[in-house]
Amino acid sequence: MQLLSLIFSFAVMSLPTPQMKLIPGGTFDMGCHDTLGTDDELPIHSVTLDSFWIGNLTVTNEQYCAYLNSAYHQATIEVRQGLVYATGDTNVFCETGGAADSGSSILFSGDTFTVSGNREKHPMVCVRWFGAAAYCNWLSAESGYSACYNLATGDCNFSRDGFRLPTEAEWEYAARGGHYSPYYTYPWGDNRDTLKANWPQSADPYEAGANPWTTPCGFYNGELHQKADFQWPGSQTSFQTSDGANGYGLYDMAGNTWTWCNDWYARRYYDSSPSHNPTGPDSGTPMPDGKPYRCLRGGSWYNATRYPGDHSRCSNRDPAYYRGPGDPNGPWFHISSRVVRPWREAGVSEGVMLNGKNVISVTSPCRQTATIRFNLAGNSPAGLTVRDLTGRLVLSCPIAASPFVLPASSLAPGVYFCRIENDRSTAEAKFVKSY
Ligand SMILES: [Ca+2]
Ligand SMILES: [Ca+2]
Repeated sequence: MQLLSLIFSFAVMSLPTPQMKLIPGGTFDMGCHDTLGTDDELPIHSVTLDSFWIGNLTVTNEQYCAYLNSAYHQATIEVRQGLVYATGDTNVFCETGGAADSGSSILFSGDTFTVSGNREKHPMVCVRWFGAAAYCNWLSAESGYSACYNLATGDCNFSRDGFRLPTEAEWEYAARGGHYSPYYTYPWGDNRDTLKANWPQSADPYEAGANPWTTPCGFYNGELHQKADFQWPGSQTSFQTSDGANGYGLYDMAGNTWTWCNDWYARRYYDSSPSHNPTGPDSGTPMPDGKPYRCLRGGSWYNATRYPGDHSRCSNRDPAYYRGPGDPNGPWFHISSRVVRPWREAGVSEGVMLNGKNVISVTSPCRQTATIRFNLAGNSPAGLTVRDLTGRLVLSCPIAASPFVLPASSLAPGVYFCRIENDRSTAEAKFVKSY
């Protein structure tokens, strides 16, 4: 990536750009590989997943607010006592803040939703499972994909091409970042590095002022951040982060906020989980209040840590019931979501990013050359990188205009991922080099 860094050295990026990362399908041993887990993380079992896209960041307040305003003016949602519902329905989508002091940074004026407290780039918290699913459906419609969720029942149609919440297996596979030898406890390794994630008492400059003590999405990117740029509530004038991105370039897979999975939580699901693309049980294990709950993953600023064992280990599973000490009436100020989309094998590969549709296509399979066509937002110079299935960089070069003819004769036969990015956009596609 050195060449890309050089190309983009003129652009000072203080936070990562929201984008979808292509996670190559494969097989892994799902479950707890250390001694910190509980029996719901066992037995370790082999799971094979198809390729999928996943957001490199959790959904931000700004992104969710755009959905709320769009949905409100289409009259598909309504606000009652500070809570957002589907019009005429009883499933809560999310809380709003202000008078309710819920920890939500979303304000509702009676007509318009806005983000308060300089938290536009922070994760959208106080979102319920149905609200996270509704956002997926909206994003699908906005991007020209078919919606996955029936919002009356919560059923997910996995054959659709739209956005949805990750299955538990997808989440854990993505969180591990492609590292299997050995299996790590956290997305970056085995060390509890508090400069790589927003954990309780991690001494970050957001551990002051009003809840929630979230950090902006992707804040832990290795940069020295300045209070002048972020206007954080703490008194520090600067804060040096470590790069918490994992092997797939995903941020905040540990800490900051718990994120919703598609699956119901069943304590002994791993005893009978299918080995190929498991989508969770048909219903959840009843919690002490008698109700089933959906799964949360990743730990949060509020309770990433717990001894023995950590909530933000890659293998940790918890139902939404156990989100805080006031179960089941604890606050939702540390719950957010992250979206996925299925990867579809096709003769022509295509990629799309979150904020706008940016298409990339590659002739596949290719032999001597691969023709890459792309349409990126923004006019700044673009860089091309090609990686093999293991993530090894095999080619990196600047790329000016579409189409670009990639010399492929020196590539070993196999599957490759090509990625084009500039300061505003990223698009990724998979292609096959044949014999
Ligand atoms: Ca913290
Ligand atoms: Ca657990």
